[in-house]
Amino acid sequence: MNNKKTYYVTTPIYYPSGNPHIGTAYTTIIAWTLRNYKNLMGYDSKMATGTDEHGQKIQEKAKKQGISPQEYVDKMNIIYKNLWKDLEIDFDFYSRTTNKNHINAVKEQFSELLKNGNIYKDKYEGLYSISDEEFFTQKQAEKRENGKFYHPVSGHELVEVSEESYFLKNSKFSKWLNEYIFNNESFISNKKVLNELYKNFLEPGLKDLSITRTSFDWGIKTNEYDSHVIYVWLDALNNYITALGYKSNDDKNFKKYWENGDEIVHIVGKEITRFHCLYWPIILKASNIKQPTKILAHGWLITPEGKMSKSKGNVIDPHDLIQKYGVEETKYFFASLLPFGKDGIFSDEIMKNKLNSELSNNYGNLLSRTLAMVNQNFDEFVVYKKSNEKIDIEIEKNIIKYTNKYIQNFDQNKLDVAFNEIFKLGKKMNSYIDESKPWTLKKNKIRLEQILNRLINGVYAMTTMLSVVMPNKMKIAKEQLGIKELKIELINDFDKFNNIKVKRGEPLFKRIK
Ligand code: ME8
Repeated sequence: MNNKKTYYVTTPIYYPSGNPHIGTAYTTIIAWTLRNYKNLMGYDSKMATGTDEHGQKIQEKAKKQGISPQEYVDKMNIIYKNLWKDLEIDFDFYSRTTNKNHINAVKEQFSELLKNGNIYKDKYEGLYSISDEEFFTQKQAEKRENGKFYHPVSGHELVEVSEESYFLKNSKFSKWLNEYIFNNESFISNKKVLNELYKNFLEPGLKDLSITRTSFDWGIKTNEYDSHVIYVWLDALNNYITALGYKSNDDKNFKKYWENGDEIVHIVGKEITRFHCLYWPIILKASNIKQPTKILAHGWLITPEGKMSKSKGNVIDPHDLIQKYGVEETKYFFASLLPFGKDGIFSDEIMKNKLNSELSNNYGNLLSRTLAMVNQNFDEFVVYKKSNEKIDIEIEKNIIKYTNKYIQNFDQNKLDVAFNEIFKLGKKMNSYIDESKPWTLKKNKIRLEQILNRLINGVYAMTTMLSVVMPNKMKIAKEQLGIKELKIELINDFDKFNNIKVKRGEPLFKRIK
């Protein structure tokens, strides 16, 4: 079908300067879940992720290991891809900034910017964080008692840089950017992020951005000047379009999902909003390319020692969680854990309690209880009939109400609230069972049939809503329900189980001790 609306969602491309961890996994799981949700809602939805393989930090890492940067990134790339495989994240596009197509496109873009007078040569003198690959003025940096300067957020030490550099004329676009950001309220997901960017960068006046480096060479060389490699962020941001084939022989995906696409969403951690909300729109504008729809900034997973990060070494390997809790349970946990934009502490205790109360006690229990009652009392199927019983009307309304709330919240990227609506429905269904007491109705098959049919319909709604994050588990549930498809538009069609035999199976979610 060609007339579906499109949705293109991306993760940041990760620096392979260390192993991926649950922070990295968190972002990727969110992007993947959103991609799946949009597909459920009838969109043609695609997701991209990848690795950011150039820059001084990577070059230094490789040197420490005594291998070439290319060997280093090749080796690390396998580790990242394996994690996505183990997490069963089936992305649609994968960027490596060392890919030929990407390199050529970035070189060509640089040449065009140069030709159009958006780039000029000067000297960069200032502070630089190698870990964050980010420039600072002394005013923006944090000066400590030892007289040294530090990154105001990550705390990494900054080094003095003085080298010849090409600059992007941000000043030429800053008026446009200000207007763009403030006229498109939904562009930056979070008011707090917007205010901070305004206070720190826009209000004092956006400085031109140094976009080439000459003191190392692990990067994309410009066509024009061999000694200049393109700044790693200008290189990396372009992955979002080169992943789709921008400036390649095959750019049909770029045309479809970007140029003519409906929704384009970048998911990023809050520490890299400066690049995505200020520089990326300017690069696109200066290159005459359409803007993305939204920059969705999320918070951090933290440990008692602060933000979990590769450079701090306080990371948790997602493999440990997959092994302990199961792959889809791990994905569910992270997709539903945090209010978007807020930081959250990870702990085993929180994970165990959440999975037990929501997946095992609430959903899993309802599924197996409902199917068991049907199998015990009916050889064939249970048929839907309209009912005037107040509690029947109420539970039907609730199935629709909580589905709508799930949709409303997902559409606002409030994944934690959206998932919670599913379990609110589960609670309503448990009360429906308590009130209607099906176990007392063995002799009243007509009434029992009406109650059980409504329960199956409710379980179907929950299963469909959960399928965006646990597709394989929900496939098993779907088989137990005996139904062909999990579709959002079938939720309010209460007749759908009229000829369908359900079959109770093994419990889907065992209680974790
Ligand atoms: O910044 N909690 O790469 P990166 C939540 N290459 N999310 C976390 C996290 C945590 N503790 N730690 C990392 C880069 N992340 C650049 C991006 S894009 C054009 C270039 C996630 O390896 C979060 O999404 O440092 C964060 O923004 C991203 O990983 C940073 O990954």
